[in-house]
Amino acid sequence: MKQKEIVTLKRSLLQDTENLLNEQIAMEGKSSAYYLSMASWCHMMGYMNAAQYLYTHSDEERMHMMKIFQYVNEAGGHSIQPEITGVRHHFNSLREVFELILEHEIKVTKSINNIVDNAFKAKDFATFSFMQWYVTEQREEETMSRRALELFDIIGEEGIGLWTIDQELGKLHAQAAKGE
Ligand code: OFO
Repeated sequence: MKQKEIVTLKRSLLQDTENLLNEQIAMEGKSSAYYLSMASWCHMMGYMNAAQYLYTHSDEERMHMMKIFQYVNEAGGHSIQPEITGVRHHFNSLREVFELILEHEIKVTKSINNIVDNAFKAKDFATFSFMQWYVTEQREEETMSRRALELFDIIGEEGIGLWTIDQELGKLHAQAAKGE
């Protein structure tokens, strides 16, 4: 059998799908770095619960990246370790951090939906099925991000407001860890 035929037999991913999945790997890697940087800023500012929430979130994003990484290689493709650049290190406020998280998660959801749509159209039902985990995960991530941001409107940032918001972020983090 010719080399090209063997390579074709080994892979079940279309090149287009592989490219989209590699872009998603980069996006999840960027999310992990972005949230780690936010965690560091929160830690430095003394928002300890927000920092813990974001350290955990950063780890989860790396796990999201690795799941796709393994999938692409197992399907005979080539996972690319992304270059992570342009990570912001300073933020204007705790509220801004959580606004940026929600904005970012909405972009991630769109990107996931695009992969699912592409897989369905290409009749790549393995990738379609694999990506369902991400569809559910994104719904949860967006809900969590919205709940976190709502705290700023409900509690207000004056007086002990920011301290209280940080405490409530700790509770949200604990609930998320329990899967509530
Ligand atoms: Fe990986 O879900 Fe957030 O970005």
